[in-house]
Amino acid sequence: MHHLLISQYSFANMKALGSTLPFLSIFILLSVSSATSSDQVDNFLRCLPTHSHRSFPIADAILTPANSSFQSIYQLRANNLRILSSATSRPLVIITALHPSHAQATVVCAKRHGLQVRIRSGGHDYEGLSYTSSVPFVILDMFNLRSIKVDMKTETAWVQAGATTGELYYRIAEKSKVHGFPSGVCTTLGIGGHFSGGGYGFLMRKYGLSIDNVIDAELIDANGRILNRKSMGEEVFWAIRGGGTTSFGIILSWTVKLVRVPPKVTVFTVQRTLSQGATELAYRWQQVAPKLPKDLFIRLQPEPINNDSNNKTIRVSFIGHFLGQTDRLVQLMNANFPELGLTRNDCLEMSWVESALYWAGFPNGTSIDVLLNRVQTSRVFYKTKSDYYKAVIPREGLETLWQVLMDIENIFVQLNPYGGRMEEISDTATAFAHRAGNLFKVQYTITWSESDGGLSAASRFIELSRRLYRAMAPYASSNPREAFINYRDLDVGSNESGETNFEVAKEYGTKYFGNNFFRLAGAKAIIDPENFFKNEQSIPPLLTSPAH
Ligand SMILES: Cc1cc2nc3c(=O)[nH]c(=O)nc-3n(C[C@H](O)[C@H](O)[C@H](O)COP(=O)(O)OP(=O)(O)OC[C@H]3O[C@@H](n4cnc5c(N)ncnc54)[C@H](O)[C@@H]3O)c2cc1C
Ligand SMILES: *[C@@H]1O[C@H](CO)[C@@H](O)[C@H](O)[C@H]1NC(C)=O
Ligand SMILES: *[C@@H]1O[C@H](CO)[C@@H](O)[C@H](O)[C@H]1NC(C)=O
Ligand SMILES: *[C@@H]1O[C@H](CO)[C@@H](O)[C@H](O)[C@H]1NC(C)=O
Ligand SMILES: *[C@@H]1O[C@H](CO)[C@@H](O)[C@H](O)[C@H]1NC(C)=O
Ligand SMILES: CC(=O)N[C@H]1CO[C@H](CO)[C@@H](O)[C@@H]1O
Repeated sequence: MHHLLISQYSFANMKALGSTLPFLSIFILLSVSSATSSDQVDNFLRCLPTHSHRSFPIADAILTPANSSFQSIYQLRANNLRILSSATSRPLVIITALHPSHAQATVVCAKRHGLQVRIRSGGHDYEGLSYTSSVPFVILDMFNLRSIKVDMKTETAWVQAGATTGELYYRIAEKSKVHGFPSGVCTTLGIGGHFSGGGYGFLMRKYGLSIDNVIDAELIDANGRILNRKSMGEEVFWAIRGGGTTSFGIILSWTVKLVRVPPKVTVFTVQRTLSQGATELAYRWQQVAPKLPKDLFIRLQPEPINNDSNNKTIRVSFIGHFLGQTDRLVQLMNANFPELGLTRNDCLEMSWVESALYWAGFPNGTSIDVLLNRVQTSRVFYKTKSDYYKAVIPREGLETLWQVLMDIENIFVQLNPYGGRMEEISDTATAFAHRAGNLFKVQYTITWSESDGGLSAASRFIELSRRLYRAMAPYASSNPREAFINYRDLDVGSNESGETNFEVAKEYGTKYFGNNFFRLAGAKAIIDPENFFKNEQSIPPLLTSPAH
């Protein structure tokens, strides 16, 4: 039953309708905007070697459309088929940095020759901002800069931006069975992009987000300098933790403090359909899950299914992670959430790293070597939206949600409980503002495949996602309706041109960052006053003090 689960290891696996890579014979139409002259590109290419380290020739890292691997490298880490197949413009050049100086040279030369840079680590951006742009651009691909050094003496790890969450978990497990790290459930996320938006997973209630455990970083600024925490200063270091780093510079590496975990943890998945009382249990979960002891994290995942008599119904999965063993867990559940009826038989004990595999949806018994698979090979088209809830959704709100879910195919919804460590950290401690006062965060994702209509079905599925979002408006946070930047959604406001307009930025910025948006705009003015690092939802520099 375990792989019926529920994971984010890949949206494709979840719905078992993934297309595999070879299928991706999507024609790449190079539409190089007339705004870019070929001289500009030639000058950029000529500039690169003069700014990179001699012992590491940058020629080995430069791909233009003339190189046979250009297309495959471009596609390999373009996670969302909706974006990959619809993008009208392609990069002029891809720099697959093999040495930090290649990233520095890319910045210096792109700035000098007027090209926009898109930074890509794992390529999981929901709107593909790491690999598409409406203006002429080059991709700086960080994927090869992927070293990890785990130091058990200081209980820290130094992780380069191109490493994946899976690799980090694996390297920690190699050194220790009683250490872990709080970051994403999916094991192919790039550390570079993932931490930039906070980074959360099943250790969130115990240890907070990835960024809450970051102690240093190396950042390349718009002048191509490599800065660390000390040289970038506390204001910029504050901003890159949760503020969407891509507005401030290029993350080369993060240094993190590892967290302690017991030698055995316990996981479970309990499922109930509507006729088994799922509505009442989901109602109760909202009151209980954010207040449970920090060691216990229970995600709620409702989904539409066909029941035995071939009628549509909702099945709600309660997916649990406990930093302890079965006896104690069953006691805790009996005391706090007896309605769920958790039994010892529902529980599986394993090491922490094995629990990461369980949550990622790998079948029981899978070797932890799968953590070293760096790219997701089966992919789907998808559109995601997010919400934060500060009040319990009433029963009629749940009924509305169920109804919309049963009307939409290919949808999954995840409710992730807050509380615990998340409410102990002030909402101004880092740029990530969604802390105390939230009961849970929700992700709504609609996925589809080529056989559901592929790209031509996109507008229909996007409209369905908006319909669901509208239906939940009465219950979700409001003024602003908060959103999670790692679940990037251009619907919350964006500047199509990539030229960041302050009023437009304030709209999406306050949804993603609350009032921290204004402080982020100030940090941007310190590190990148000329606004070199920008995209459709970046932070503009605030050069004068705002009237907020
Ligand atoms: C299947 C799936 C599961 C997910 N599960 C989780 C989860 O459990 N928890 C969670 O918090 N999030 C989750 N996410 C969201 C994920 O954290 C974000 O999409 C994140 O931005 C991905 O980082 P990346 O490096 O893989 O993506 P990329 O697309 O490479 O980058 C994302 C953004 O960060 C920027 N960026 C990338 N690298 C750098 C760098 N080195 N320096 C500066 N900016 C950079 C990019 O320009 C882009 O704007 C999931 C996403 C997917 C598709
Ligand atoms: C790309 O093509 C050029 C020209 O043929 C070649 O010199 C270069 O080595 C190729 N780059 C890579 C990374 O293969
Ligand atoms: C199947 O779903 C229908 C409609 O929701 C419901 O009336 C019926 O009780 C369900 N049957 C089972 C076996 O769950
Ligand atoms: C359940 O499905 C059957 C046919 O499979 C149908 O006759 C019946 O009306 C449905 N019941 C409900 C409650 O929708
Ligand atoms: C999981 O696998 C282990 C051995 O790999 C086995 O002992 C255990 O029974 C399995 N559990 C389930 C629920 O399949
Ligand atoms: C859609 C939108 O807001 N576009 C704006 C993007 O930024 C430029 C430059 O600030 C504005 O002129 C556009 O109006």
